[in-house]
Amino acid sequence: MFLEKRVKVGGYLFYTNQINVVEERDVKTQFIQLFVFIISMCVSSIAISDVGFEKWKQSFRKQALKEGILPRVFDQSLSDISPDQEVIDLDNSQPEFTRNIWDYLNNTISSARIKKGKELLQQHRALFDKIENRYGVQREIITAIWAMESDFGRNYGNKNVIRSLATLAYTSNSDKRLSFARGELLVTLKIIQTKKINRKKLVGSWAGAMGQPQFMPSSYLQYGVDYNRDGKIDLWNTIPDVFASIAHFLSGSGWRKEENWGEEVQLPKQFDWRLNSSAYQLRYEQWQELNIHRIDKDRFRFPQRQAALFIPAGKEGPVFLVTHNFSVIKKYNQSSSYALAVAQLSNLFGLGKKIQGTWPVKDKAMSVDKLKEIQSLLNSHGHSVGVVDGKIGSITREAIRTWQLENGLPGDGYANLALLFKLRQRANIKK
Ligand SMILES: [Ca+2]
Repeated sequence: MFLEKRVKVGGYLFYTNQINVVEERDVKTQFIQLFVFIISMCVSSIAISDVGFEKWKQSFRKQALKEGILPRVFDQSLSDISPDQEVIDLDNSQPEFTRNIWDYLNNTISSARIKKGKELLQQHRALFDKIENRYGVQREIITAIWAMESDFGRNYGNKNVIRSLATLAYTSNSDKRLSFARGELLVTLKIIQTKKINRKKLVGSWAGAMGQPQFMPSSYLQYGVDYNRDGKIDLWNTIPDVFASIAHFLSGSGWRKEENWGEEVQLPKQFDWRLNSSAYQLRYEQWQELNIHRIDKDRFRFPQRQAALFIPAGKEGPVFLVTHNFSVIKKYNQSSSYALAVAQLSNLFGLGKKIQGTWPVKDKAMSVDKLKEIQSLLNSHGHSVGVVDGKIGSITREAIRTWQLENGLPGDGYANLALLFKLRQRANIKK
């Protein structure tokens, strides 16, 4: 996934693709802009390309050599590396608002993308026959992930992965990201040492995700496949390697070829909301006995398989039954919105239908502050959500759900303004 491609240099905003078109402007403007650019580059490089980074490199070098990295490989890879200000800015950027799932789906599932995906499925039919057979992952799923990650390989970022990871390993404010980046950087050096991949080829996103499938270096090492057997796992330019690696990631993460990701369903008017929990796994046929049917009234295709309810936008929105495979997609990217986008795209690349339920579009995007307030109130009501971070993951959903049930409300686990008002009311907070 790509974030905005703004480069913030010492307080001035440049757009990466605009820096090269300065020659169309008059010379004076050019000169002033160049001057400002150089000054701000100096300011920002004084700020970050400091002695500290060289010191950090030396200490990291010791660790890397202990882990078996050759001095030559380390020095060639990192000696000319300086911190990347754009990576620092993106790492520190904190959105004020979250995006509603329906906006996210609208942005990622366009008719042009569906058309392109169908064309590419046709074009690579013979290759997909073999890869599907080998890994047991449906071709539409592989293609959907390929679309989501890099727009079918057309946009996988232009960052030097070593530089991005070194920047994060040195500067990130989050300890978790700091040690994650350090680990991934070590793996990157191992890849250079053992996989015959030139370090200049290691290109990807600001966060270190590489090539068309946007694999972190550790995934490259664990799941990367040299499918065309030319001696190199090439996730940048070799399509067979890209498809096989995505398939291998999913099969290695537990993908079950004999089931789908899930189905859109309709709840009965009288519904026991206690059943709405990812922990509540029933066979499709058992759900049917509870009067939960496919929204298009067709039969469930895999009646013996287990599924759980997934209600991303509350009781007014679409409802799904999702299988184990849905959680495997989340191993690629842990966001439920991402998994649903992959699932929907894969349906639309095949014979599947669009989501039929209607989204509660009257709900405005929630600010991170309001989501944090919901989490704090849940905590104070004794429903622990863990860290108050404004991110609504499965723990927060579960806390909302149990609070709703305790208060005689439908336990849909949905965080919107109405929920916040109810939580405030019960906490006797007047705002
Ligand atoms: Ca290859």
